[in-house]
Amino acid sequence: MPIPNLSRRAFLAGGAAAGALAVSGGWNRAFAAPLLTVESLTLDVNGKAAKVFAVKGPAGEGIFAKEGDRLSGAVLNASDTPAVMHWHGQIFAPPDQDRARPDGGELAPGGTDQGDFLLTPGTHWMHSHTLSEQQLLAAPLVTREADAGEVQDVVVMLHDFSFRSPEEILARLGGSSAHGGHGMGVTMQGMAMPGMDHSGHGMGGMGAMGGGMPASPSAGQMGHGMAGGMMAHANDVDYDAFLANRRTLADPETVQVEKGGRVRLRIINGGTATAFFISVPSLKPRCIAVDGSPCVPVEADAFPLAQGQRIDLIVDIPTGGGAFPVLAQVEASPRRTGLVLATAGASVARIAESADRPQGLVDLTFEAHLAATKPLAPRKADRIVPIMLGEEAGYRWTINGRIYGEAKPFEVSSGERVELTFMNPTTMSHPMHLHGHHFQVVGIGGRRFPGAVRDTVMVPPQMSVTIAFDAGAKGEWFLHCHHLYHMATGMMAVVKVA
Ligand SMILES: [Cu+2]
Repeated sequence: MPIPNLSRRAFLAGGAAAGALAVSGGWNRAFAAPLLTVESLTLDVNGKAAKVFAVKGPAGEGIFAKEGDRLSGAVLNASDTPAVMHWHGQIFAPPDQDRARPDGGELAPGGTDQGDFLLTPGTHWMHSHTLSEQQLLAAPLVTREADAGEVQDVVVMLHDFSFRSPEEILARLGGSSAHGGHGMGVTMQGMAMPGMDHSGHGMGGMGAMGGGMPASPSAGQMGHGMAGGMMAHANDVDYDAFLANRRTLADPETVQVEKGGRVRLRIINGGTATAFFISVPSLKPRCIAVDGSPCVPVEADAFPLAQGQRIDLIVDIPTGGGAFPVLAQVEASPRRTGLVLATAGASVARIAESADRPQGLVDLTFEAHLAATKPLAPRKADRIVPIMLGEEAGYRWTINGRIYGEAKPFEVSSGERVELTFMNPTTMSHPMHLHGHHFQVVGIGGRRFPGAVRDTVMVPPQMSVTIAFDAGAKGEWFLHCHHLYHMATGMMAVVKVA
């Protein structure tokens, strides 16, 4: 079930369809087709059948709308499994329209929700907030910017895929709580924290920081010259395949592009436990937006993309045409997925599913070079909240020493400028996501800078990252790690906007 190739023409048709489905006047909800339908289906992966989910919209998977459109209509769960849909990146969806909230509950099989909210422009997505996210219960939620211009939009949804059930994956992870001895381990040199105990793994979250949370973010500066020896690792799930628009590189989607044309790749990392590096060899891609928010254009050979994040890349197709792979390589691994942009008649060579050499772990080098084109207004923080990420024995991941359900919400007032400083003394990276808001990255390792506006930021081991946001709509918003199995085992909290 590949996402349809979103040529400009297709986009125009899709946009029109979405517009037609918007509720207005005497439109009768009772007899109308649902806007979005969650379905169970069988997907062929490497010649073997897998039961997965898909979210069908007016013109293919998910929604492709245009700035000013509303998401308005019914969401039907036509699958046999309860679903919890999260509108990832949407800042105008009222708290009670997002089931991914503390009192949200599940949408039962056969049940419908009514959605009605102004879509947030940019490359966003919708996904399950339970383990079924692993079974591809996710789809693009793209709202084309009014100033997007004459470009061909190509949406690329990445997934990590396993034939095992997510429950089995989680059980296996719980059975191996010692993270230090993994084959994927990379020794972190020159990274350490004051007061950290290096004598072994099983780091006790807050305790690992020397017995207390810093009184202010500046006291918690990390990533500066520490003795090495810590083992940082990624990829604690052994996946069977990595998918781009639900296909592997053995049988990739080929998107037709025009000679001399300009393409905007809208890449979504729907992987539950996998960060990727994105590359478009030979086309000099430049990043113009992250998590749907525009940034000062940046060129790079490979762009890191953590779980939950999106990146928009502009590439110019040569006037001579050809075939151009868009590749997503797993961090700390040679494995990769992708698709191919090809002009008419171009021959498409087979692309190996394994790269010549592995990538490293995602770090913050790229993040430190990003700058939002629409930053937050400079303002002193009204509230500063230190967030200590923790790891405990038995695959238990914590926020300020507590798993979800044990802790009281972080309380903020609507309109307040809030700064959160994430500190990560654990052995794994944590892509931290806040619901219902966009935030700006304003500090890395204690260095202040006006960085990207995003909704999900990677916090690698032994690093600290500070984000700022203006507290938005009143309600309870999740703050969590976008590694599905970290979230499921506790790394989630609530920001209560009063
Ligand atoms: Cu995590």
